[in-house]
Amino acid sequence: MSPKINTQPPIHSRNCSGCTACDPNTLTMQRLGIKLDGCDYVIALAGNPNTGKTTVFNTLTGLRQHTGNWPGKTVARAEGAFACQGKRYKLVDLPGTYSLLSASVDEEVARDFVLFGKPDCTVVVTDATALERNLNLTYQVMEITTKVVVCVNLIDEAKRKGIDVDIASLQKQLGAPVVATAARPNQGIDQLVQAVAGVVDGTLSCNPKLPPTPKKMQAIVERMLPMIKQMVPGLPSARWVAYRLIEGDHRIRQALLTGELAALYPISLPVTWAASAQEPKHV
Ligand SMILES: Nc1nc2c(ncn2[C@@H]2O[C@H](COP(=O)(O)OP(=O)(O)O)[C@@H](O)[C@H]2O)c(=O)[nH]1
Ligand SMILES: [Mg+2]
Repeated sequence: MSPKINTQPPIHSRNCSGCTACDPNTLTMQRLGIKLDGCDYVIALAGNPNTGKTTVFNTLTGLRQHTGNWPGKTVARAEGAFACQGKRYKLVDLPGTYSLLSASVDEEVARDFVLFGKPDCTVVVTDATALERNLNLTYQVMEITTKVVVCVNLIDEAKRKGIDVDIASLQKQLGAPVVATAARPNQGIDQLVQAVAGVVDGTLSCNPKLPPTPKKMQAIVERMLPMIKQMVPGLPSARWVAYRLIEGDHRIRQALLTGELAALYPISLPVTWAASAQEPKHV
């Protein structure tokens, strides 16, 4: 029998009302290692290097992917599985990156999986001691997909350094579920899984609030959006695709022109409804 995960009570800094990590019910989880068959959902772990992605991955799957305190440990994606409340989840540990612009192999692996792999949820693992820097990647992921959970990890380190993270207000600001964890001492992991379960089954709403398009790009982006939406009506990330095209991203251009993106995002709803319903908010 697979071992159960013993989670500690969640660590919260203050004012947790509305925080997704506050449900006192603990979950029974099973680590499934590399038993990937029959998974109901695919969950991606993205984040900057050294934020604890692989530690979260190992805690949930029972596997022992190498962790380390220097960048570049996860060079290819690793896969494992866990079960919770009758559902099986495939977890994909992506390489650590600061961006998703595919400027390096790591960035391309991470970016391609979040976009083309269409995970049911992407967990962005962030470092509570360097949150501002980590939000850059968080916003990039939220440009591509609305199915996001933000994991504020290393919360024990933050506490030790006297850094107080206001989870509830961060959640409000981002428009996505935010959970505080300390993955190494196994704290907050069940709340993280609960948030992921809510996103994948649609009971937890995700309405990412994204930064506005830079002024100098606004006119051209507004002209491109209808064309992109016409080519891929169900695409939740038309604006992000426009940004990539402006930057001359060959891979995205090809995916658009060959119909690869359209095949990934078929729609069964009226075009106008589907396009507007899934578009994240730019505030
Ligand atoms: N104190 C503390 N250390 C952590 C936590 N999560 C991960 N670590 C440590 O941070 C380092 C980097 O973790 P790793 O999982 O390899 O990060 P990755 O590069 O994002 O995959 C390792 O030494 C981990 O043991 C945490 O929540 N608290
Ligand atoms: Mg890693």
